[in-house]
Amino acid sequence: MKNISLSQISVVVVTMLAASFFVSANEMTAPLGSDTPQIASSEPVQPVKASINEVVFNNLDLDKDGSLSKAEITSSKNEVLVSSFEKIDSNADLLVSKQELAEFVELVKGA
Ligand SMILES: [Ca+2]
Ligand SMILES: [Ca+2]
Repeated sequence: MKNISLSQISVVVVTMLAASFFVSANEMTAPLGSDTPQIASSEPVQPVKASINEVVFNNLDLDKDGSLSKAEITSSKNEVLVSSFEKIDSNADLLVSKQELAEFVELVKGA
C-alpha cells in the first residue's frame, strides 16, 4: 500500500485543474479525444500544466493579491484543495503562493 491516497488526490487534482482550464477554454482546447477525464497513473500528464497552474491560481485568487487565503481555497469548494491546505501551504503562513500551488501539483502528480 503505497501512496494510494496521493494517487487518488493526483487524479482528482489533475482532473480538477483540467476542468478549470477547459471551462475557460473549452472551445479552443480539445482534451485528448477522450470523454473520461481520468488519467491513468502510467500515462504521461498532458503538457498543459504550466498554463493550468496559472489559470487555476488566478481563478482561485479572488482578491487578486497574488496569494490564496484559506477562505479563497475554501470558496473553491474543492475538497482536495481544502483538505490539503496545510500541505499546500508549505511555509505555514496561511497563504498559498503560486509557487506553493505549483509545488503541490508537482508533488501529487509525481506520487
Ligand atoms: Ca488572494
Ligand atoms: Ca505559504
